[in-house]
Amino acid sequence: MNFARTGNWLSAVWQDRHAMVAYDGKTSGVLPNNMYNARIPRPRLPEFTCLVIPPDRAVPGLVEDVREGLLQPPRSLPPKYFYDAKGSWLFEQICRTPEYYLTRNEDALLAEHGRSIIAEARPDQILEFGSGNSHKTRRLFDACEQTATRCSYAPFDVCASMLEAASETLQSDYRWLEITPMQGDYHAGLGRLPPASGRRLAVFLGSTIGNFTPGDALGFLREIRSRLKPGDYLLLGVDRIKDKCVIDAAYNDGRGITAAFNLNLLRVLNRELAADFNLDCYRHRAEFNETRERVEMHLVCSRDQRVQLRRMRETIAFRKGDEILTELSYKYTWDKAEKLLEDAGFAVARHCQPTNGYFSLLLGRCN
Ligand code: AVJ
Repeated sequence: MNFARTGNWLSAVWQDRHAMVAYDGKTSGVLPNNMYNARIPRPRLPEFTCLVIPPDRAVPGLVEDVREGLLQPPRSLPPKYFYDAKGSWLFEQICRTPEYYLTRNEDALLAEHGRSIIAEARPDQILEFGSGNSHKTRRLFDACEQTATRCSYAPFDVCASMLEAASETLQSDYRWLEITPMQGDYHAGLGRLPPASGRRLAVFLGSTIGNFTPGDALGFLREIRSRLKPGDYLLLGVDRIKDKCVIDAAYNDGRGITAAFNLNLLRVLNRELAADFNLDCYRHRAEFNETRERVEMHLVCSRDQRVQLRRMRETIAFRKGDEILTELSYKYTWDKAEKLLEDAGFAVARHCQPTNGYFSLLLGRCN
């Protein structure tokens, strides 16, 4: 059942128009097409403007992060700078590569267990951290439809234009859904969220938690817990430790999309800092470190290069073989994933995995 197409007058009209499209081709001559168009107004979708959530602490910007991480070895940058328009697009392409098992496995788990998750959590609001294009979350809205659960949706992410576009697309598919996009740093904005009126289901999917060190992950989940009330839930997607070859392949796809994604970071620096990184001088390197239980992704300088960061009036001298650490992606065992959730103050209500054990979807309950 889809509320959107049965619930109210606008939806009914909308459904008619869609039925009509299918109808027209077969039955020309009942009524001219333009007559329908004249009589039935096209229902308008609301336009979305993000609610801006200000940070409750100082959030370093690119210049500070570069000063802190890039000017002297060991060089590193936080992974959040990957996601400009091109980087976000490349990430979506990564999710579609045959090697990147994460998205597909999580999606299958959400499709299979979404209904029982929604039936247990019975959310009035789904609050999503790092919602991106909200694609993953659709399974939950489908599950809401199947269980006749009406809830609102508050996607929280850094990019306003992405949030607004995602909200519009979602709204046209889930007419009943009340969407409030929230723009800001979802970590620093946690304390500034508008108060919830009912039960909340917080969701943090895609193994984004893997970008945090285990200590920071615990800190972040504890903060989420402190904003939730007894009876609220957290749905968490966590990537699992598995055969190194499988993980390495996921971060070194055959078409080089992950490499392009990694290198795009230099393009971001060139644009934002008026820098002159020569992308031909760097190559992508990503490998699962079994001891540290994380993928380490680098850009490796393949010949000596001096780089100007004109906006910062800085120069970096790279030697052949120098590396920039661009991302850490932690993987968990079944037990460590549960322990993380429990240590953060949640009781494990569900823990789902595919038969190959490649991914974990955990539902934590606030007691
Ligand atoms: C978005 C952080 C979950 O670590 O797998 C994909 C990002 N980097 N390929 C991940 C990513 C390289 C992704 N996360």
